[in-house]
Amino acid sequence: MGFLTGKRALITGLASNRSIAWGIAGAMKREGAELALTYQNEKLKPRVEQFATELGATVALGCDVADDDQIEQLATDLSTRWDGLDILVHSIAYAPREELDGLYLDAVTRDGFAIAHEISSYSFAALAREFRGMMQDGNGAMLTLTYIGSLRSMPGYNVMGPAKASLEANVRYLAQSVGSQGIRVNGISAGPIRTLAASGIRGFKKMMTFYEHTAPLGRGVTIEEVGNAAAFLCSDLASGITGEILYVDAGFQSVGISPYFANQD
Ligand code: NAD
Ligand code: 0WE
Repeated sequence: MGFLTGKRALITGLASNRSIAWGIAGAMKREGAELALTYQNEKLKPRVEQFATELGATVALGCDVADDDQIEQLATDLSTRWDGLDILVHSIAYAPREELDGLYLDAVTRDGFAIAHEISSYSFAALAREFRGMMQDGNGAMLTLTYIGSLRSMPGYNVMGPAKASLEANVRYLAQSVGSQGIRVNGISAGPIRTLAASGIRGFKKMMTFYEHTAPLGRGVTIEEVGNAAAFLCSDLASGITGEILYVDAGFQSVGISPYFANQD
């Protein structure tokens, strides 16, 4: 019997079969969870409906997190199908493309900064507020996806760095806000993965190579590995863990200089 048997999970951020949300959905399904998926817009709707069929998911619902009404509608729609919710996964980030190229100070704008923070960080709190009411049973879990660009500058990550720093602080404040309800809130900081959100990023391939030469495991991570960690964090096996950021990054964050760069590998 899987360790998520009997749990109901709402998973956002599915855009393709490379999405981290796809890896998470697959792992949670395998461990016995019942799934509901969301899609950002009508363009993604047929694709996500197809994924829902493949996963035996109960339902696929639309939700653009830029719109409060859509977040509220999502909660209303889900509550007509399920009388409770155990797991909420936030796997959403966005900054206008022009923000993600060149030096931060040359690229950042007032509007781009606001959008990046609103979609990539605030939306986690907005979803948490809307769904905590459905997480009445105790043992609820919320999870978001972050990146080490929150703590250290990375070429071209730019305004997403401050937005992820905000998201990680959000994890800690949300954990405090819902802890008394028995709900845990955590983040996974994933290593770089070639998803739609990573496509068209200048120099991504070179950064991947640097990554592989630096991480102790000598490779990148997969959406399956992130999915397994997500399933664990959202399960009762992680009942003592909240307000935490767990690195699923082949060890990259633990390294100062790897032996490779001193010809000692
Ligand atoms: P992805 O492109 O597959 O997923 C991003 C999702 O965000 C898409 O499904 C998109 O529809 C959704 N989204 C964007 N704006 C939205 C909005 N207004 N309303 C609703 N949904 C919206 O890419 P991914 O890499 O799977 O990204 C998922 C999460 O993982 C993001 O938070 C990302 O920052 C994080 N992450 C990615 C990597 C990586 O290298 N790919 C590494 C660490 C963390
Ligand atoms: O969080 C991310 C990417 C987030 C993202 C990606 C896009 C591309 C399309 C946010 N907004 C947009 N807007 C778009 O129009 N990652 C962790 C992946 C990523 O992005 C990078 C990285 C890595 C890793 C950008 C520069 C450097 C490294």
